[in-house]
Amino acid sequence: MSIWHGLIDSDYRRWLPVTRDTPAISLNEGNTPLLRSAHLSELTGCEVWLKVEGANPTGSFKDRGMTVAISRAAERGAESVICASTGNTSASAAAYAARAGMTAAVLVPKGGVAPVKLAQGVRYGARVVEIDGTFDDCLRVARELAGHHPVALVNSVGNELRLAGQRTVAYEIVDALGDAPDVHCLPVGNGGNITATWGGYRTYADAGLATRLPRMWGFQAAGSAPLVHGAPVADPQTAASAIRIGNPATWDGAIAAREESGGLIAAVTDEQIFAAYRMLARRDGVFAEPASAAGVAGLLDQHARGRLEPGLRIVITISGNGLKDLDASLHDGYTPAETSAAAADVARVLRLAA
Ligand code: AN7
Repeated sequence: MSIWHGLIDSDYRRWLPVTRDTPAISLNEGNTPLLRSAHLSELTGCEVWLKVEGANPTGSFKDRGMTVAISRAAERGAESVICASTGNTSASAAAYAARAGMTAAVLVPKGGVAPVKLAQGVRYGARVVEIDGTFDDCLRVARELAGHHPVALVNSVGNELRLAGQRTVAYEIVDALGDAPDVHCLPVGNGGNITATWGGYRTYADAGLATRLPRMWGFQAAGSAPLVHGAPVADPQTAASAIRIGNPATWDGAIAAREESGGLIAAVTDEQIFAAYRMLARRDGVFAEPASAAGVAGLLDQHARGRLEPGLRIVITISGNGLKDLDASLHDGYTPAETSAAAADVARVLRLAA
């Protein structure tokens, strides 16, 4: 049995922009579970698979790109990195920077990030700055600072390394299923992941490692759906804070993924997102953060609208871990039963048959 050492030291290395001189700064990211969902397959009449990216080391798909970005920054001798984030990029950047012995500065929208993600950044030793503005403001400031100070930007804008790393999710899926699926569903915020996932499928098809390409179905939260409306949203709203982004940095890439694949980018309401969030945990045992359930919400929405042919093979990216957003979980109701430490009391509360 071969042992997994992370993406840069895996067979996927040849697809990554690294050289012999690149040190592998890794937390053993990638190689995440691909689970068949019996429940979603039954609901849709399709064969539905979940790619559980919350199983990555810092709890989201961002680790796939961050290992490449930070390894290359280390190769250049960078001592500090900066990024803007709705939370997951910052947690990932902070962790990989810590492992590389670098300092990280992360800019987040004040009040707009799940507290556990802030705690991750702080615990990994990053300087976390809450900015009075949106994610889009944070990204503008991060780009400006990286342009004028000796600090490397590790957002995917201006850093193709991140997206090259994120492509590996498609390689893993094709290798596991034997070919590309018919449809790939995923949440869309900044547009980087739909761009990278599509790029990964194309890379494999061009190399003859897949015989076909999926349709890319991206889903944004209805209150933060600039790619659906075709214009930036000044004051994006959604309880799915990870995808509360009004002006996606990888706008053109996301649109190209949609057009080239014959896919779609559509909006789902917060109610649909939270229904999918509950369903994933309850029926599949997969605890995702709310934004990460948008792909499931979107698939069910397309099915309800009669736009899903039965029998398709579908993969859904479950982008981040439910443990990251405790507020969402608590808000949604969390009431354990209480009893004394007597077996008879516990049996009564559990309504166990005599
Ligand atoms: C769980 O962390 O943008 O469309 O700064 O955390 O590639 O942006 C997070 C995005 C989906 C959207 N699911 O991906 C950030 C950040 C989760 C996320 C997305 C994000 P992109």
